[in-house]
Amino acid sequence: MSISPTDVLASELSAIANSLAVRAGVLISEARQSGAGLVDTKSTATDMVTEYDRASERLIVDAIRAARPGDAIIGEEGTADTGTSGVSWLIDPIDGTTNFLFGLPGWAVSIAAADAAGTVAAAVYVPSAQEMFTAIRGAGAIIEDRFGRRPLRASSATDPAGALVATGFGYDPIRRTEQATRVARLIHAVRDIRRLGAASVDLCHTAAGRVDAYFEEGLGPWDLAAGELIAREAGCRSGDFAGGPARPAEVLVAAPGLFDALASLVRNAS
Ligand code: LIP
Repeated sequence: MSISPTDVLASELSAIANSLAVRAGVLISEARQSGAGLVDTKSTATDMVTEYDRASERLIVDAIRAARPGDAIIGEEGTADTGTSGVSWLIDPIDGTTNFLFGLPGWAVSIAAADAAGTVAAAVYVPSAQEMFTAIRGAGAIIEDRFGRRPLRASSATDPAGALVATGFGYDPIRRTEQATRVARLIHAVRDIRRLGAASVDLCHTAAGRVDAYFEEGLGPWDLAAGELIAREAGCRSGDFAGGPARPAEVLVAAPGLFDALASLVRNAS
């Protein structure tokens, strides 16, 4: 089997993403033991950023700049490096900041690397579960945890009535109310809903078949990039609610046999 330069690059990017996701996750997980630290707000009073978000982004960005100085880097907490290499990074230094701040599990460090064709390598590290979710475009998705390393596979669900569906809500109270109203209109037609607090982790749970689908509106590109590649490489279908390409503004990821029926439910409840 011949190994192409693209394969070599993808492996390099994946190794960097995986290593940094764990380093940042361990750093802030240990630091959190000493308290929530300094907290500021962003778009609304509940959209928070901690000193740990910033420390995590600083660790990741400094390491990428050192390893690959020509790459573009976008981070949730403000990094905006333009690049010349054709490779770009999307970083969510703590996805699920509210969970992190309140001492709840289920937050993650999410790192994606992309080329001109889209996301090529993805890493989502969940310190509270010591679970590492990774994917390389075209090479499948993997979970690595205390039980070892194994491939991720989407669920085989086809009927919404039996589907466990994850979702999330925005920080703006009016938008959150509209999104909750949509859930109230469709909850009777699915098995149940889960609101776990971090998009990248919801996407990885979908990739692992732990939930049958996940949908949300109003994400940041850093929330979506890594988890969507992992879900797609695990066999999920991803898109917007009309079946077009997934985008941060509107994403639905589901078991392939469930996608169309669930998309219809979500559209009709909107
Ligand atoms: C979070 C998302 C989650 C959404 C939360 C929040 P953050 O990102 O991952 O899906 O429901 O409201 O936006 O702000 O914790 O990085």
